[in-house]
Amino acid sequence: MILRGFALLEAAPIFGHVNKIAAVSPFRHMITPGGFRMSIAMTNCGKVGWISDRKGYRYTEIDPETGSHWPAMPSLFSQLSERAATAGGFAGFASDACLVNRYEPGARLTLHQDKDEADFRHPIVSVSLGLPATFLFGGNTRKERPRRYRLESGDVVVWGGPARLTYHGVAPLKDGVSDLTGACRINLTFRKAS
Ligand code: MD6
Ligand code: FE
Repeated sequence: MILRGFALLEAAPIFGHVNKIAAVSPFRHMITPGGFRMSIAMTNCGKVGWISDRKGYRYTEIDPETGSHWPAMPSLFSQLSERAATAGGFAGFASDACLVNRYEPGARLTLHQDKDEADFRHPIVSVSLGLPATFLFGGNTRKERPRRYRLESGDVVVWGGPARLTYHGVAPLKDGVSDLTGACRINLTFRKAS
């Protein structure tokens, strides 16, 4: 479900928190298990954070770049993700991980499933900030041709139930400048990982 503008009122304070998180655990381009450098830059906040390296994809309590815990999840983040999940039909969502993605022009995310979490009964809540993007929403196999949805700053996607393992991705980001974020798009995905 796409909740248009659900985070618009809080967009500026959310972006402020993103900058504080990145000052502690910097954005970095992770390496896929196959050896490719991801075009999007990532960091995390919360009890656990999602990482990728030559050994695979997983959640860790420690940021491998800093050797310390990931920054705590701001209460604004947990409250917003809980409210959005409830609006999307998933009351009682308590996320313990927030993956923060930064897209610069040309950056993209190829079709994938989110399947590193322990229990797929929990939804994922996704918040878009800054430049608009085309979200690709496919099927249960990589072959299905994805539908395309434009996501704007402040839009929130709630994702769960029968859709939880749908293949999805983001088309290459177009050039532009956002009043909020400058020349990039920020995406936050909230998960209950452990
Ligand atoms: C993005 N989002 O929108 C990437 N995954 O930048 C995701 O990969 C995603 O938005 C699972 C659920 C919602 C998402
Ligand atoms: Fe995903």
